[in-house]
Amino acid sequence: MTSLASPSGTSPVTPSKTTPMPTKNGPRASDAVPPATMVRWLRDMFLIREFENRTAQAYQQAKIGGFCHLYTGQEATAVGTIAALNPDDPIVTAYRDHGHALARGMDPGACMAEMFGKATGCAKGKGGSMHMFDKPNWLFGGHGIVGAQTPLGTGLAFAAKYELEVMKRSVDGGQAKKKVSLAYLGDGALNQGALHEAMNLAGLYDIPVIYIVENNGYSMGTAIDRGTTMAHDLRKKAEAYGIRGEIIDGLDIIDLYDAFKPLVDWCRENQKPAFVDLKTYRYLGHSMSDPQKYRTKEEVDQYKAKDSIDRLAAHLMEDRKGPDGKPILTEQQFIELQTEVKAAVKNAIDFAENSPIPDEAELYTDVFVNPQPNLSPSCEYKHGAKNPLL
Ligand SMILES: Cc1ncc(C[n+]2csc(CCOP(=O)(O)OP(=O)(O)O)c2C)c(N)n1
Ligand SMILES: [Mg+2]
Repeated sequence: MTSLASPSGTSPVTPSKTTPMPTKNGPRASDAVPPATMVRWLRDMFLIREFENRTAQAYQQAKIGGFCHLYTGQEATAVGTIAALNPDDPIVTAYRDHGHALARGMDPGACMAEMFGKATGCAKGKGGSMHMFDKPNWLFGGHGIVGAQTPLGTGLAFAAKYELEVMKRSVDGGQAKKKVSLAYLGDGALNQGALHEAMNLAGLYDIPVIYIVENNGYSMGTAIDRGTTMAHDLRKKAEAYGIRGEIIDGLDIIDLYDAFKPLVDWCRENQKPAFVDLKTYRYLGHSMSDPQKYRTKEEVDQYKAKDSIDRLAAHLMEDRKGPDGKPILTEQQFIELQTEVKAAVKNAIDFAENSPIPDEAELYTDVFVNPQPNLSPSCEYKHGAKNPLL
């Protein structure tokens, strides 16, 4: 194994021979998932859908400013991949980030208030839609520069491996653990140099990061096969760096989990990187201002017919049976779940509406570690007020 303490920079990195990936015919990872957890997945996906619907309304009412990219259609990818992690595995993502924040457990009020530019937002209203950040839940952004998060995700995994192999303890004094970090990116980030530099180092040093391409087929209005090489098999890009690649269906959360959970376990156990082409689709435009001339309504409808929330709801109400032989979710329970989520999102909107705007003094907090005198009156690094929701 390539170790950080003594990197073997000259030897080629080969996929680990110690722990083979389970075959498709073996036991399914989802068989070990308790019924209540699967209902929780449904709730989280529905929460993201409802949250985004209300976000769109608030944006149209000009309560949210700046750029805003909705996740509708892609819910299973965040919920299914995060379900395969430990709560303290770090993640980073791009600007289509509300879904990841909610799936990671961010309070919907802190998420909505951030978009409203309010002091109670997760980044105190200074980041907006593209910069969701939740350190207690190990979410390290929300990043607006295409591909910029991929070296950060690699660095987070490097740090965890450094604690494990070199420091032999965590920076906070606790026990070092085998961790995996997830670096989500859009298919449009596949051509960014930062990603390739990061993948090269991940391959070279066996850094346990998983690059998850949320492949929704378009980078703004450019179809993937017009924008990048090897679009039919993106794993080839990772193969060049000695990184294991997988193609996973991101529309069915059970299939996704069955394929992704063993991959996470393999990366954790062997402390190796991986790359996933996660096939998904966004129902709405790239951002709130997109006339969508690059695709047909029929194409969008084809994907809506395979909606991941409808599929999981049907699965839980019809196919998946509990120990008593009955389906694990009744129609009535699904209705109650929707009612509860709608109320939670309404609360988040009310919370955002009624929260104060940031204090003027917050202009100079949380910004520069070594501020220049002309940029900060105090010339000292200051933490701003702490958000009690995080
Ligand atoms: C370095 C950089 N170049 C260009 C942009 C403008 N831009 C914002 S989103 C985007 C397309 C990205 O598409 P993709 O990665 O597929 O993500 P998706 O929007 O589909 O989730 C571009 C070109 C940017 N933010 N950063
Ligand atoms: Mg895309």
